Amino acid sequence: MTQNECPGLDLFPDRAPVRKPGPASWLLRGLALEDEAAVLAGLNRILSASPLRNMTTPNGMMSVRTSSCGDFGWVSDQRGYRYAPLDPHSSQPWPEMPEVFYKLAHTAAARAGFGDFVPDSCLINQYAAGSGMGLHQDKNERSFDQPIVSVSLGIPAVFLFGGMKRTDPAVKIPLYHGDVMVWGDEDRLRYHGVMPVQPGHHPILANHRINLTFRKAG
Ligand code: MD3
Ligand code: FE
Repeated sequence: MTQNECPGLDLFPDRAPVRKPGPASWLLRGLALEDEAAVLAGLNRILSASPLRNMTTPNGMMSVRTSSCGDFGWVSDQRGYRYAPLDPHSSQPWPEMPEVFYKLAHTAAARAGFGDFVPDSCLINQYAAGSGMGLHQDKNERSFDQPIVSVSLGIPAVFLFGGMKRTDPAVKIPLYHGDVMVWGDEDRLRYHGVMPVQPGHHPILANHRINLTFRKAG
């Protein structure tokens, strides 16, 4: 008997393979697991050239450590945020985006109904226990008609999905290793954040959560 034939036995609705937290948002549970080894190898290559670092924002130091790959990386300092073609740490272009990253972002977007998503930027966020991200909007990208794809790796986190105003109530969505989310259209400018991550252990990423965020930034 399938879950649908017997909804009363759906003990873990949380782990349903596909969920839609908003009209144009998709949660694709475990999609990245198909390419897990290649994604982790790509990540290691990127981080050896452009290591994770704590960036400063106009509001102070971030608890999350970041790096990037692709044509543009997300950078922040006292002056504010922007997408930049060079890593300010190395003064070199950001590492190239691995082929498997394009494939994963493209596949996820296509499953959510966004054809031909070709990201030019992948932001890498690393969370340790206690790190989180307050509610914010992502509005530094040139085109809001392109979706954003995000890949969760390592220890779990609770994602906060709010509304169009900071004070709108936020839905809590637990995200696990391999989960992929796609956000587009009317959900693209919704407030969102990450609750402080609880201590945990992952066999490969140890005591960290890593999030990959794919965007068309330029
Ligand atoms: C929902 N990062 O880097 S990624 C960020 O888990 C950021 O590291 C979070 O928010 C993280 O800016 C979440 C997913 C994400 C990105 C953009 C969104 C979710 C979004 C834009 C609109 C709605
Ligand atoms: Fe964001």
